[in-house]
Amino acid sequence: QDDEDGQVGVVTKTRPKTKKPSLYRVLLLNDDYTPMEFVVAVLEQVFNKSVEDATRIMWHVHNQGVGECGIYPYEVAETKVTQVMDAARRNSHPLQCVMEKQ
Ligand code: NFA
Repeated sequence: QDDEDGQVGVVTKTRPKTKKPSLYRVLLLNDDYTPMEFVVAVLEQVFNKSVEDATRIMWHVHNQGVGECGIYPYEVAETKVTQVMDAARRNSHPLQCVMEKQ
């Protein structure tokens, strides 16, 4: 605490490497029942996509089985997954949304 300037204070160390927050990829999964318009609406409202991007992602998920909606810090990703799952449940659609560490 008492260093060469004679001042007493708190010793702090700065680490050379700062930790960046881990990012998570939010994925939408295809199913046979959720209406395409509902998926597009969810992508617009939850993921702030344009109608064009939302439509492209919806078709990608429909054709490939899974698709990326975005990449976010943990808590943002978690909130978006919850928003999608809540909207799907409210509307009785089986739409599934998951997150995975990038
Ligand atoms: N496959 C669904 C349908 O044909 C549409 C869909 C797309 C569902 C993307 C889930 C995700 N109605």
